[in-house]
Amino acid sequence: VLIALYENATPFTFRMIEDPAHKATLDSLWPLGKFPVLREGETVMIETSTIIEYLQTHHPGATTFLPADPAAALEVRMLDRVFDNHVM
Ligand SMILES: N[C@@H](CCC(=O)N[C@@H](CS)C(=O)NCC(=O)O)C(=O)O
Repeated sequence: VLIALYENATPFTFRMIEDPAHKATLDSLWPLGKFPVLREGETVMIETSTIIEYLQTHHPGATTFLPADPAAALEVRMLDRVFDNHVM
């Protein structure tokens, strides 16, 4: 998510969970307590993949993260799942 934010110079506020108050906020937004979580207004997005798609949809920039072509996007999503589930 940080790479996607930096790539398009999307402004954001980074909150480290070392701060107990930020950890409490994280847990209130996503009870599994995993990060990253993106909050914008009333919107809360979890999971890196969906956060990146959210950024592309709501804060598009010079770099696109998923191809517009649905078939090509499917391949990107498949690779994303492979790396998240089996590599990382
Ligand atoms: N599939 C999730 C993985 C989230 C995840 O496991 N994040 C790690 C950090 S990279 C985490 O929250 N670790 C702390 C924990 O599991 O308590 C995603 O892509 O966002």
